[in-house]
Amino acid sequence: MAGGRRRTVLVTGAARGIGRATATRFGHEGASVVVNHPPGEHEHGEETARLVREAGGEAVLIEADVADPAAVAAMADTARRDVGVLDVLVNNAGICPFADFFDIDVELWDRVQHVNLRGVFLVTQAFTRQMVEAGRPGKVISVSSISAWVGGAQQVHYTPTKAGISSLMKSLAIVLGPHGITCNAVLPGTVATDINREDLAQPGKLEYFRQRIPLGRVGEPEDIAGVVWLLSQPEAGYVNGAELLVDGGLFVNLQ
Ligand code: NAD
Ligand code: RM4
Repeated sequence: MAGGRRRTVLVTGAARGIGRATATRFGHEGASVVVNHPPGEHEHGEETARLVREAGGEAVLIEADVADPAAVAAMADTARRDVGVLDVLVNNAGICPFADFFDIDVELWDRVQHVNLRGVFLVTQAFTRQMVEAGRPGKVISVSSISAWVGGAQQVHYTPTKAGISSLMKSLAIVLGPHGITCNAVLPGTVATDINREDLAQPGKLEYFRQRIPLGRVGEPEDIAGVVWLLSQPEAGYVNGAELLVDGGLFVNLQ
């Protein structure tokens, strides 16, 4: 609660995976959660909204492709009307269509850039404008990735977007800090969701990760949701422009 009222939170890409777990985590504190989903995922969005309400929160479902400027502008207007100015913005929506480098055409390249990086720009600009105009402090937490720091042979179009998200949060930490709005990036390692279901189903892949990760397992969406929520707490109020790796120790286990 913020000053005795429900906190207002938007989670983009909350239809499934890490976004759904994050929306539900905020539901547990009784927040008023905007559950964003892209066109075609209304039923998944409804299920997330149900989980948020079951947890004790309020949920408002808004369809918008985060890569589409008009859809993002409409989402910002609807959210302002239905829940008010945000306390917390979680940029989570993302895609990673695993592909060989020589098979990536310009359409696929552009789509990944647009959803993952332009989407964070558009959504953050629209919603922090409202915060600044209302004179309200807040928190922007963007789901980047361990891929901001490491490459991926099948992720040549994806890893630059994650480095871009981390960089965007650093610049915005400077722009928005004076307004009391912090901007940080959470960097998940490997978390079992739809995004990598096929990749992790390859023979030996899951076992490889289990051996590489000192905690002995790939992540669950709740592992990331919990850390996003921690960063949204007042105790994390002096964290600004940071990248927080949440990977079970995968990155440091090189030797
Ligand atoms: P997921 O495929 O389960 O979820 C992706 C979510 O994004 C879905 O809810 C989907 O509806 C939404 N989405 C996709 N395109 C959208 C669009 N144009 N507009 C609005 N929403 C859209 O995968 P996930 O693992 O939960 O991914 C969530 C985020 O976590 C992504 O940004 C991903 O890059 C990041 N991430 C995931 C992992 C992992 O191992 N799973 C690791 C690091 C980072
Ligand atoms: C992440 C990381 C994971 C991968 C997902 C799709 O950034 O590379 O290993 O499964 O992306």
